[in-house]
Amino acid sequence: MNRRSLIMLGGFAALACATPAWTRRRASAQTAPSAASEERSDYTIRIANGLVELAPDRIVSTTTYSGQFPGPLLRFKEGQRVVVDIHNDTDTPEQLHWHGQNVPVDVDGAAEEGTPYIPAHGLRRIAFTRGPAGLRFYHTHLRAGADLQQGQYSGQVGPVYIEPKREPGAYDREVFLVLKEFAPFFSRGGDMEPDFLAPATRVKALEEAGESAMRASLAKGMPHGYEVGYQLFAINGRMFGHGEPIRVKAGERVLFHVLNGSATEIRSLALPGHVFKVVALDGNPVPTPVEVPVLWIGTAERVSALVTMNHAGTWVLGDIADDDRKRGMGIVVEYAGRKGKPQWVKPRPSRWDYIRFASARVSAPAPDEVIDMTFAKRNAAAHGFNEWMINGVPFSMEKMEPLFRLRQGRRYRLRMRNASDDIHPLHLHRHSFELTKIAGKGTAGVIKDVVMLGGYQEMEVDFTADNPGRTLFHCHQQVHMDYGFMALFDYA
Ligand SMILES: [Cu+2]
Repeated sequence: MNRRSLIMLGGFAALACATPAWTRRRASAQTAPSAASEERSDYTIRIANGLVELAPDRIVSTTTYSGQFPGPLLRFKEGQRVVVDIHNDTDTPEQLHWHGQNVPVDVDGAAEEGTPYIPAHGLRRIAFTRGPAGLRFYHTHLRAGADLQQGQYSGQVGPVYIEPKREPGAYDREVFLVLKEFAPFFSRGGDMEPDFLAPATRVKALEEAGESAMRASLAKGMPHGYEVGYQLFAINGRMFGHGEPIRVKAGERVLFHVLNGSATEIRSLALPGHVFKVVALDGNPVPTPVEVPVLWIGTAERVSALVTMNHAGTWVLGDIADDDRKRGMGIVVEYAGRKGKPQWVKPRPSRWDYIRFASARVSAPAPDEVIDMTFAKRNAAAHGFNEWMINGVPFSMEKMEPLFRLRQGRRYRLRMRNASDDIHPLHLHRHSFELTKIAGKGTAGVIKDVVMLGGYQEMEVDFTADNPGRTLFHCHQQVHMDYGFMALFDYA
């Protein structure tokens, strides 16, 4: 598919390519829809190429929002209307996706659903009502394919906080953390996934199917499909030791809002001597806030967790993967009056179990309909990349055909089966879902918009079809979604 295709590009944008910069700016201003042109915009976001100084000797060139990484924190109020101007100063038509908000298709920011592009050197004005409350984010939604400058590999990530009418849990102050890697490269895969999900029950039939397909491919002499790795790691765009420390006082209750802005990676986070009380997942308050020693955050997931600062010192808040933390994935937490070298202590082994945050009620309401989905991998089948299928079909960017039909008002259950050994962070656009079964264990009350499905595992999530229009479902791993791991729902 041609990313630079002129779908929905306005005439002014085409003209802009051939005109000097000063006229270009005037021309692009005119591409704003005239209907809302008298209204003032509440926010302006500028997509442009720029530099991000991860450390004085590690400055990367990438695309960012409004010249900074992460993009500006947008604080919204639940249920209020907002007008946003999105300028695109790059040569590539862009999409800006409002991840986790129940917005209409023309705002959502996914070409697959029919959102118009923000033209290259152009402007798009959008207006929408903000919600639901909690930690959301905005990011690009372009296919990157083999281009490691595009899509989520770029610096186009920014947090959104929609203030709820009632905060989950008392706290003294908030700290936003955006976890993100830079300087990506391809490698021949075959990496083992970290083993941290609970319940760990695998489905024998899925394992046999996945393993035999892999064996057959390797027996034919195929190498492993490409995977993505990174040279540089950062929290809030600074490598460990190069940003401002998080300065705290003894006894303070800090509410951390953590966003995994990675294109492909699962992240972990620990703070020696402290525990995280998880109060919200993907911005939604959990029924049972529980203390955990380590946060595990899949690609595009968010965790809001309270930490009581009750262990004075200078500490490393960082990823438990030593290599990644040493290459930058950490930030200093410094108590008032304490100096010295930040200390890291490896946390005791623990597992990440979404069910611990669930409601005491074991079962969710029965769905009106069940939709079965099986995810499978064809090793290295697409120009050396793994090709991904949902129910035997890789998504076609040319056809963009809906695979599933929804009827408004019905409650659907997605019964998802993973016939691969990879963990997939699965995302549904414009709707939130309730976790109802994980690896055979029933649950209720945890509301999310991304969930990690373990290798050869099963999971069920329910959602209500309450936001008409095309709705994209996909794995949030860029190298998976780009090679087939997407499906469209449409309302009948
Ligand atoms: Cu995936």
